[in-house]
Amino acid sequence: MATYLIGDLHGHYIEFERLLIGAGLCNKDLTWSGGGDHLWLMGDFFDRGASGIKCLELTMRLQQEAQADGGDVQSLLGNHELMILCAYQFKERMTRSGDSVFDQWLRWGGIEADFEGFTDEHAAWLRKLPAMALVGNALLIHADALIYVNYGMTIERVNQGFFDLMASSDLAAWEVALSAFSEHMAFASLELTGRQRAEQLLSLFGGELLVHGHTPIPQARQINAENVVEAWRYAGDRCLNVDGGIYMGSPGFVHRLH
Ligand SMILES: [Mn+2]
Repeated sequence: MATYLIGDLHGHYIEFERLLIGAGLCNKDLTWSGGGDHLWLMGDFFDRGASGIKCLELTMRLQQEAQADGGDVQSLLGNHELMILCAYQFKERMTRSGDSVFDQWLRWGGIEADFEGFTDEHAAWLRKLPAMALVGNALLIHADALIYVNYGMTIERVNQGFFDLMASSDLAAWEVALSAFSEHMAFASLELTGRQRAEQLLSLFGGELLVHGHTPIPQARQINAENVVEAWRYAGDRCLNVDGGIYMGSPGFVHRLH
C-alpha cells in the first residue's frame, strides 16, 4: 500500500486526469486503478481554473471506487473550499469591505460556472473535510499558515473547530477564518523562525514532516513554473511543499509519500 499526494488543482481538470493516469491511480476511462493505495488531495479544488466542480466530482467518485477496492481517496479542506462554501451560504450578504459575499468571491478568483454547478451534495461533502491529518509520520495541512492553532491543540479539536465554523451562520467568524487562512510562507519567511514554527506544530500535533500545499513552489522559490516537477523540502527538511503551481503553468506532479 502506497500513499500519494496531489497538490492544489485550482480547477485544472485536464491536468488532474493526466496526473491520475500517469501515476497509475486511474485507468484511461478514469476508473480507480490504485487498488489498496491511498490518495490525498491537499485542498483548493476551486477558483482560477475553469473546472473546479469537475475536479471535485471526479474526486468524490474515485473516493467511492477506491473504498470499494480497499483503497482510499481523501482531501484536506483548503481555503478555497471555505470560500465557495461562504459564497454559497451568504451570497447576497454584505462583507466588511462593502461588497456582497458573492462579489468578493468573484474577486478572489471564483468561477461563475462553478457556483452555478454547486449543489447541497457538494457542500455537504466539503463540510466533512478535515483541516489536518496525521498520515504515518506526515502531518498534512493545506496552508503554510498558523491558522490551525486558533482552533485547538489536537488534530481532533482543530478539525472540530473547522466543522463548527462551517456549520455557523456567523459571517464575521467566517471572515476571520478566511483572512487567517490566506497567510502564506509561515514556515519559510525567515528560515530559522519558520523552522521553529514548523517544529512547534509538529511537536503539538504529531509527525516528523509537515506537508502542505497553498503556496505554489514557483512562487515560494522564485523559479519558473514549467521547471517544477517535484515537491520541495525546506525548513531544515521539516517541511514539504507539494503545490507545484499548476495554475501558474507547472505540469504538476504526484508525490509518493510512503
Ligand atoms: Mn490555498
